[in-house]
Amino acid sequence: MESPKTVTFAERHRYRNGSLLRRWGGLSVAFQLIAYLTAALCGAGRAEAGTDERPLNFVLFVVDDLGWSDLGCYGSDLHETPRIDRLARTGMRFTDAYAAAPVCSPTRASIMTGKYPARLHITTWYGDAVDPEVNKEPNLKLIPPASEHNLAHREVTIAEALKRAGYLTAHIGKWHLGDPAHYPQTQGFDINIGGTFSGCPASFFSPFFDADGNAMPGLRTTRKGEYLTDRLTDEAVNFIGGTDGRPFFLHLAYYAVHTPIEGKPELVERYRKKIKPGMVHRNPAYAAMVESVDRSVGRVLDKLDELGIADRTVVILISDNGGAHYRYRGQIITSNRPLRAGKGTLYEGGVRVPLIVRWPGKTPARTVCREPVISNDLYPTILDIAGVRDDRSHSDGIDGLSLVPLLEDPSARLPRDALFWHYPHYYYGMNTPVSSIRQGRWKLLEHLEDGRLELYDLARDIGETNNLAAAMPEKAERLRQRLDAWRRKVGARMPKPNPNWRPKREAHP
Ligand SMILES: [Ca+2]
Repeated sequence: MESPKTVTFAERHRYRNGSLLRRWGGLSVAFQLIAYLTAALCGAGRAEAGTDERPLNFVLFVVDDLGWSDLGCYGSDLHETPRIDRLARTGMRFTDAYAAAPVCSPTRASIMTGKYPARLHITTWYGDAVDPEVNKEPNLKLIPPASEHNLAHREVTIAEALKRAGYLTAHIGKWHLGDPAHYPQTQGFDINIGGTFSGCPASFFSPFFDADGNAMPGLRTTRKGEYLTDRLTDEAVNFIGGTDGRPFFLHLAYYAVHTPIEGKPELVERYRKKIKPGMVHRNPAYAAMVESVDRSVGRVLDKLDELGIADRTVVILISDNGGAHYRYRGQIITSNRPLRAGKGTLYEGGVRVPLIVRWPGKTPARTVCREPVISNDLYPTILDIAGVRDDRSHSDGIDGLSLVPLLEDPSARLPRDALFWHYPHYYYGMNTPVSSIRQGRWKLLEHLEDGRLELYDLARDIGETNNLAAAMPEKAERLRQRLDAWRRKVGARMPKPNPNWRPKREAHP
């Protein structure tokens, strides 16, 4: 399958970006001096006496739509993910980690900024924000509020904060955070490979175009039969190989396991034979996509080992929303069981996601952390680990908390008693506008069409089957007031009544 037409990262940048790497190579002494002086001024390195004082590297894997129970280490009965499972065994696995939203763009915005999507006013995905008609059903009771199309340039992204501290910054894969004027290069990334405003590829097999028909940056030259997940990994491995000892931040945002559900044929066939009656997971193409991600994660980790930098590289893996629990091309995509529902809803299946962190020398191996955490937390966590201080005007508005206390001791508690979600949008008949709060074991959903409340005790009822709102009205009301106070604090935009809405005619008795 080798082809001379494949253009590597280094080759591309020799002629496309004015020989980025070569220039850095030629100026390496000056660059490193500036980088390390900047890093020293910013306190980068978080070094302790007698330890390696070089700044740590970061690899942040964001797997699209990966459900909470989709990985072997989270209990999948079909999907084989031995490499990610091994990552979890050598680091820390979170049982109660959340995406800040049940769909792509808002969670990605929270990762980039450390802020709640409701504060950023990015509450639905790019395509829905630009053209609400695509998701419009007739006779909606509420008109959803406007959602910003673009991640504002005034936000200091995690890439910008690290770049200022001397890091090389690469975005590889899905972006989905704005029009071309807001692509990764304008948000602190030195490199953008594969990122556009679109949320998915037209196909996972070459040639690579996004679902809106745009060529993907850096992926125009392909070989026949090339698989997108593998290609993004090739690019990531090339990037890491070219960093040449400089600290780096790699944001590797796989398009998998989002639609189109397309796995490599040999893997699909193997899973087709493996599926047995009664299995929770039973989509062979989806299983193949998950395995391709696992193999890719393994290749990146192998590259860190090969270069001898695994002990200086923090690895994080998260998903941007819950698994898609509905039909696609006639088959259920995935199941988030034991969680309820999935993508596009604020039930646990829509927002609870896998999160694994390996901070060499810090996270105790084989540890499991049960503290509720959220994607907003990654920004302050990464800066805390790196020892990089954020721009004060930005950090004052951050909603996330550093997870460092948990990474050092999984039984620690964070100084926070509640997490919040606000999704004032409709989702293909599976969701009506809703907000929610999790406080300890309690979870409350407030439906914005009619004020209906749902209250669940997650400690006893992780599947959200037993609504306690009527049985515990005072508890429900206290949580509702807390949720409302949070919405006001962050300036959450609310839906408005639709003046043209007409109640559905009752069935004839
Ligand atoms: Ca997604």
